[in-house]
Amino acid sequence: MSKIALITGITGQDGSYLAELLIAKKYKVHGIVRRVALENENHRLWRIKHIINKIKLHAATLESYASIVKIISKIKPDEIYHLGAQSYVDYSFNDEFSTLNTNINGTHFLLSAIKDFSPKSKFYFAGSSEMFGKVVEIPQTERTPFYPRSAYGISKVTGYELTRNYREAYKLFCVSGILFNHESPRRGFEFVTRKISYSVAKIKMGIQNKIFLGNIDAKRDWGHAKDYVRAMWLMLQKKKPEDYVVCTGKQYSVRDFLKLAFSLVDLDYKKHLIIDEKLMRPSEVNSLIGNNAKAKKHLKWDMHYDFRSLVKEMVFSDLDFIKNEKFL
Ligand code: NDP
Ligand code: GDR
Repeated sequence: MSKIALITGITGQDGSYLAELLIAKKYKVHGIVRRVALENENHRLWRIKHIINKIKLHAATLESYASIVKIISKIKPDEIYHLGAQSYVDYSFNDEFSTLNTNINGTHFLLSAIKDFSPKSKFYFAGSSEMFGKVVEIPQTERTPFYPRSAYGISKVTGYELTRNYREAYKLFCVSGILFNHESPRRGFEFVTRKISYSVAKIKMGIQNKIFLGNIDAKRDWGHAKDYVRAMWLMLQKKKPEDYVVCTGKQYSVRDFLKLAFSLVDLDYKKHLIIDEKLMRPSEVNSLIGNNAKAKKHLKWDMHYDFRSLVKEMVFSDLDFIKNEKFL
């Protein structure tokens, strides 16, 4: 019989790739979406439009326990992937309250609903390398202490601790993936990689001339979202619930990304870059790099993309996107 999966955040980057993966594995895929998304299909459902007939969407919000209980008690999923969140770190400085509300309560509501109405459901929580923040160890592993630097990071540490405690206190199958930055052509336009790939395409097509960025010396461990959603699934197939770091183990700066992205279309980033102080964060996470040894050994996980193939896919996909937009 087909397994049943429920994905929160199915309209996001990871949710869309994960839904594709689970459909290919013959799961019945359900997703939670905000009512506004259902009302504005073209805008908010763009990442899942091509699979919309193969999934079942339910209107709910992470802010409402009642709406979550209704869905979980009705469909009793075998696996729940909790990806829904206010995921933009920079925005969390402007609105700490809604970030903490959505991210902490959303996770708590789901765990509590599972405990009371579907205790056999396996639960995946989308933890983040932002939990390491001002790092106390290099590279970061599953045992590295946390030092978050934003309301977003704090919300993810709380979600991680809630997940751990439900596992220990109520013996539920709950795990956190501590995922480092992962990107793709489906990345939101507010994140730095997509901002760069989209700007490169526009500059190449003569639509734009400058790109405004903040701290280009920040360093990240960047992977591809398609590779990372596979790790989420693998975590829920294990006999024992455990947390895993998922990363490439390689580090590049925003400047490296910028340089490569521009050079792929024969442009020099220095001619187009403007550093904008307003884009600097009040407390920055300067450098992240993970150790993926546990995921490789215990999940037999590995990646198909390296840094160059990731940047290339994003830039050329945005060039196609702009060309189609321009000549429509
Ligand atoms: P996105 O920002 O692309 O997607 C976030 C999703 O959450 C969207 O589907 C959004 O729905 C949904 N959402 C936001 N608020 C609510 C709410 N109140 N109720 C219901 N749904 C809501 O994120 P990603 O796909 O990149 O990331 C997935 C998860 O992984 C997030 O939790 C993120 O914090 C975490 N993460 C991401 C990493 C990355 O590099 N991408 C790294 C580590 C962790 P809508 O379309 O309606 O806005
Ligand atoms: P991050 O991703 O905060 O790591 O969170 P983001 O792409 O927003 O920033 C990465 C780094 O780039 C610097 N930067 C800029 N960032 C943005 N967005 N816009 C700019 O103009 C800009 N200029 C420089 C930032 O200061 C930062 O150092 C992502 C999200 O997906 C989280 O949800 C996830 O948990 C973490 O990755 C792991």
